[in-house]
Amino acid sequence: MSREINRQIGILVKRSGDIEYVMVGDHRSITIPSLSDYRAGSSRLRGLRCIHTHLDDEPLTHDDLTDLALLRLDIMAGIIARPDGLPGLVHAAHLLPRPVRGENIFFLEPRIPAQLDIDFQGLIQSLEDEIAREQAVQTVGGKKDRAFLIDVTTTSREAAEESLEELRELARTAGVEVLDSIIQRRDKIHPKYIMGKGKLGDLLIKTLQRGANLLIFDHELNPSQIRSITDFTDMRVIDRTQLILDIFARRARSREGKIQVEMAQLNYLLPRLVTRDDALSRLTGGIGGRGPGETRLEIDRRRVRERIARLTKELKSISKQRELRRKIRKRKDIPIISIVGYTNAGKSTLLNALTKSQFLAEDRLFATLDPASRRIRFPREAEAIITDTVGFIRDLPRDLFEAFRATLEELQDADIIIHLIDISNKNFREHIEAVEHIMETLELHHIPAIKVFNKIDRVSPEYVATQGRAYNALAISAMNPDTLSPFIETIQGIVEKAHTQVKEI
Ligand SMILES: Nc1nc2c(ncn2[C@@H]2O[C@H](COP(=O)(O)OP(=O)(O)OP(=O)(O)O)[C@@H](O)[C@H]2O)c(=O)[nH]1
Ligand SMILES: [Mg+2]
Repeated sequence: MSREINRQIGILVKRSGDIEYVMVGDHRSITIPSLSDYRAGSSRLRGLRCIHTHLDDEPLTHDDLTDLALLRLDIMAGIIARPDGLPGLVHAAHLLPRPVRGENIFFLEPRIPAQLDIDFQGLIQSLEDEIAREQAVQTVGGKKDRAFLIDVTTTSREAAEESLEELRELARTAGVEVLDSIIQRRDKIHPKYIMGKGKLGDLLIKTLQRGANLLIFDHELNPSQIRSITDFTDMRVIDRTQLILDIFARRARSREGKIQVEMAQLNYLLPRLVTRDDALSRLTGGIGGRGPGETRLEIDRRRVRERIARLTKELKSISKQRELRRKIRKRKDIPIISIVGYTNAGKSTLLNALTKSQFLAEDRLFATLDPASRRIRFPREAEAIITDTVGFIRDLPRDLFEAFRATLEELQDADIIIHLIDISNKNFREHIEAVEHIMETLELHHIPAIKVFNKIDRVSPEYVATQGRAYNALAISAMNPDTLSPFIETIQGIVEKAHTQVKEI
């Protein structure tokens, strides 16, 4: 028939032998329908094999192999339809549970159908078992998400490398196990899949072999990109923004912090709610007493909007209390010192060292979400309030920034801003830029700020000296109180000056 109509014909066959789909292509190729509902979410093979005709006398094509990998088919087979209409050689291939000599795909010896005496059921079962064993070996020790990190760049590999380093830290903080990371350089970001389709296929075989269930992109993905990649790969797909949102959600402790994070999450979710326009969803729309034809999606959207409205109200009443506290503080006329900086710079450690308190400080990103304030008494009787707040990060997701605006705007009350910098981080320049950018957005430039290098114990004194001159920064190690004296001296000076100025007015 393939010869008669001069088109490829293919079938997708279940393990039971039943035919799930019949496809008719053109002369050169065939398109497999979306299989996202078929054994979706399984980290093993799909349970479908594709058998299709080839009109030219050729082995499996690049597209065939890409489909095999992307769709995790049990087997991909091409039968040559000879000009006389009889079947010629069958070319078939399957995925390998682990690479063999760098190859991820195994090609069966081409045979004519009559000579194919392979036990396919047995072969597929043994492949499945082996994949399951491989994955079991790798998953011992917990139910963590197992992720591949992906950065597609149009600029330098180095910049991508550095950016991935931070993504790895974020993933670690979120409790995700990072199996591998991939950088692809392209002239242009692929509008649908970010990376090229072929590369995505290679990646998928690797994720299958290593039992990954999550792809984390070092980009902000738009809703349709997330959808395309999810449909295509059947894996959970998240972007950097969502990763940061997840971390914030885990970290939020106070009522205010929790509300702020939830608002950011909902605002992020809203445009990403995917339509499921099937009959059932229309039905549920009707049952709720809502107008006929309202889809599940519209209901979900409306619920999200209602929740946002409710949270906004609650947040307002909390801000009022905050406003009150601010006023009391101002009336007392005690200068305020605020510590700002990139996440993990050591802000909480410094606050603890200066005020002998015990706020949480740890080697994770975004350890602090709720602002903390403590009184500090200086050697010459002066007094101030010192505050620590949420850490900054480059490309802070806009939804989060908006949600935390109220908290961050308290920085307006500061008499001095201490911009703390982890000098031992090789990206400290980018960190400074990111922090300054956010400070600009918050319109804090009129407040005197001093740059302070932290963690000088981790780099050489020469490095501290040269960088210190370049950036006009003080240097401390928040972990070592002996290094703090010149720093305390300086801020005390500024505090006293600010104070007398206030009195003169
Ligand atoms: N070696 C060294 N480590 C430091 C120093 N100061 C802080 N740290 C470590 O750096 C890590 C982060 O410190 P935090 O005080 O939590 O940093 P933070 O700026 O408050 O971070 P977030 O609240 O997550 O934004 C912790 O593991 C600290 O122990 C220092 O002077 N030297
Ligand atoms: Mg902190």
